[in-house]
Amino acid sequence: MKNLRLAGVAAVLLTIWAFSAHAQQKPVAPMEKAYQANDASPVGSEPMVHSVNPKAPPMTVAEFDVARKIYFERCAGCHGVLRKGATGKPLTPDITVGKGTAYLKVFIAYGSPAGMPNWQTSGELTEAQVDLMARYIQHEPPQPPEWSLADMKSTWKVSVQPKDRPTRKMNNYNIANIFSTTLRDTGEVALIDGDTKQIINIVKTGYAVHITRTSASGRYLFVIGRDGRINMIDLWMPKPDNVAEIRAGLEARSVDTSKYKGKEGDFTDKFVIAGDYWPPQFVIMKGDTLEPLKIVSTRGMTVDTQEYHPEPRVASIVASHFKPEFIVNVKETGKTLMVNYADMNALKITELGSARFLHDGGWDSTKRYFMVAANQSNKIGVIDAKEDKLAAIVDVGKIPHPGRGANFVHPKFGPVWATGHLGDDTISLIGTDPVKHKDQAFKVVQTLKGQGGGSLFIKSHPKSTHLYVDTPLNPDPKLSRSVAVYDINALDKGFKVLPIAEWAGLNADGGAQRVVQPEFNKDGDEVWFAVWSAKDKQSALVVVDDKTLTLKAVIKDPRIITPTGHFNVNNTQNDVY
Ligand code: DHE
Repeated sequence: MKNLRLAGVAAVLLTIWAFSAHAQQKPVAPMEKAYQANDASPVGSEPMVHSVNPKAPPMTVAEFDVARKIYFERCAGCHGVLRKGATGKPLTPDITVGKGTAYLKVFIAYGSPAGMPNWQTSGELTEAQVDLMARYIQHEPPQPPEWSLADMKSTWKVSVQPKDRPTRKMNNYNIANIFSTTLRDTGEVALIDGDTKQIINIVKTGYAVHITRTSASGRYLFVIGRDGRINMIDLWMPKPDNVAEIRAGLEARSVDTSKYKGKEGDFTDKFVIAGDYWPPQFVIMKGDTLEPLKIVSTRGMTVDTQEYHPEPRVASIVASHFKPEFIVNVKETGKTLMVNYADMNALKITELGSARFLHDGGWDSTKRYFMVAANQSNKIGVIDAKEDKLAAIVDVGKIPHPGRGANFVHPKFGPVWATGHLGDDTISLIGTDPVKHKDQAFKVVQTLKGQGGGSLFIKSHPKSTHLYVDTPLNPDPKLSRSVAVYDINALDKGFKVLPIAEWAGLNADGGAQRVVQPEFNKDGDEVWFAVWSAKDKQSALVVVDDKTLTLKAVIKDPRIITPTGHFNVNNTQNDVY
């Protein structure tokens, strides 16, 4: 009997292997999986209607609720809220019912070579939970609610009205050198004085807070949490703090502010934009109060097969310096939307087809070309913000993840923009000067070998001769706890390793101590790193002297819990990287 059961499992595993091997979907690297499946989707706690599929195996309402919770905690990041597929395959009943519970159970329990994690054999789900999930995905996906202007307004608070705010800077901080550090698991940011390395304030923000952007004037910070909450912080206050907040979506990742000043008007600090994962839309708000003005849906057709996608998530957003435009990158459809905000009642949107699964990106040194990673396509799309066109699509390494990337002048090839990769150990350098270095423009001019895969962020500075590459998601702790540095003028010599976590001198308590995101100070002579451990373990920030590559300071404080991204006010305001 046992042998028969084993033979059955083996047969299903073989089918899965064959199915995966022939599937169009590219395998997901384990490091990418760890990254995607990091967070419970906040959408999971929203009320949803249960719709039962009569052809699917029965489930009680209680079972359905448990399965739904597991789905939003573990699966939605890859398979999508509506299970239409993203990094993972689609899991809609038209596909899953035909496969049957036994097949699906083996798939979930053992995983697949195409990248599905082995949830049961890894110990993350029990056999009973696997059975539950196999039945759940044969039912109709419950749809989370929409989020309208009225919903947004019901969460909108202006704690200090513009008329009651300071008319000049009321503190002695060098605000251009303040760092806003994400304290991911406490839902806060730490505002740190870059000159004295002292904490100025710990400000409450959204759930699993993600990124900070600076307003064009440098006065305001906008912080977004994964629950779509945006906090607006006024750096002119005696003690910088929140002045307004709103929930701009039910799940979100990106925020930016209007930066155009020119012939078509002065839009400095005029608008704020947030991009939602759910509902799939972006919203433009007033720059001084966060009052929501305009919501635009991103539902629509994919760039390649031109099929309807019901939940294309908004990934990176950046403000153009050439036109009154926001550049909005939509993940699942692979489209870049050039959103002209000059007339809020007649938004003009130019749609550029890039490549699917757009994620993060940054400007080239002239701020004309936005370099955006299509991470599952292993490509970088080059968006020309002056001509509003796709200038090129460049093949790079496996799963590019640049953050905002790094710009520097290559001794041989002139200006280049660099990205590291999650899925391999390379760093791709792309030429960005179509005038003086035409032959190299928008081509990979050199591929460097790095410490390893699992890289998230790369950074340089116009005043520095160094290029820093982190590897926080590499499974080898030696690599995830250190950073590689290249001498830009001697790239062929390879890299030097800085043992950042060791320099932090944290308690030897088993914390992950992942070294994440190099970020320069305003003057470009120091580089800051987060040493990121679990919520109950000690973390720190480490400051390195860029000239000597030696330790300059360690910032340790019981309030610095799970630091990840950190954003220097000046460099974020002026897109310096
Ligand atoms: Fe991020 C940028 C989405 C996980 C730290 N991250 C971005 C951007 C997107 C994104 C779309 C670009 C924003 C922009 O420029 O407008 N991030 C996602 C995810 O979907 C993902 C993979 C999984 C999730 O559930 O959220 C994810 N991100 C993480 C992390 O686990 C990181 C490492 C730690 C953390 O704090 O959450 C992380 N992401 C960051 C940082 C940036 C970022 C620090 C900004 C980089 C910059 O230099 O601007």
